[in-house]
Amino acid sequence: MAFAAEQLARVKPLWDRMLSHRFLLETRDGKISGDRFAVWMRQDYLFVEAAIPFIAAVIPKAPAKHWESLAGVITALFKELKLFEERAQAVGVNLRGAPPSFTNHAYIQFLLATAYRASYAEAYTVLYTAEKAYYDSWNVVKRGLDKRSKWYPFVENWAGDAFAAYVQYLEGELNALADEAGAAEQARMAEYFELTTRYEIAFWEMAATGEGWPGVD
Ligand code: MP5
Repeated sequence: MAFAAEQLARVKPLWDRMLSHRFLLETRDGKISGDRFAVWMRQDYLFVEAAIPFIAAVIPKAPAKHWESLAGVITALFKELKLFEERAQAVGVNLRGAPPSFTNHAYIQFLLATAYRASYAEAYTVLYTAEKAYYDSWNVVKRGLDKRSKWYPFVENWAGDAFAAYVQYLEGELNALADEAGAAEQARMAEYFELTTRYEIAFWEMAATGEGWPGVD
């Protein structure tokens, strides 16, 4: 079995927990409160912004054949920021209204630490897992959310054909990197896969609870 499929099978109990998270189900069913959705918007805006230096820091480790596609990821992230800004304007959410929550801060630090400390294949594992998580998560929302919903543009962004093709591309490249990796590096890639999945679950949980900073907020 190819690496990505093997990891998805291995972490399936966690992956299923992510896809059945109440934040996704309530958004799918049109039951999420505006305030809770705004928490996710503000936090994910900061996360997407932080993904830009993550990709930029990974590029020097990448083989030359990946430079163009990684540069394309940065362009896509800027486009995504504009989508958030457009939606926030439309519904009256201040995207700069809160600092990163504890979980978001941790996830952002994890991205940057991975870019600087880990191997290219390990960092690519984090990129793939986060993108695949969003693709699958927004496909859950797509199964029920009314197309006229003010949140539907987010479904179109992450559960559309273009994003599906991008995730498919990442999966093929990740499998090739895993094939070239030795056993020790493959084991570390598997650890990064699971950790990223755990962060993704934590992120939905943070959005659902409106968590701030433990012991302070
Ligand atoms: C993504 C995201 C998808 N926006 N937020 C989290 C918490 N995980 C994954 O990444 P991208 O780069 O916005 O497609």
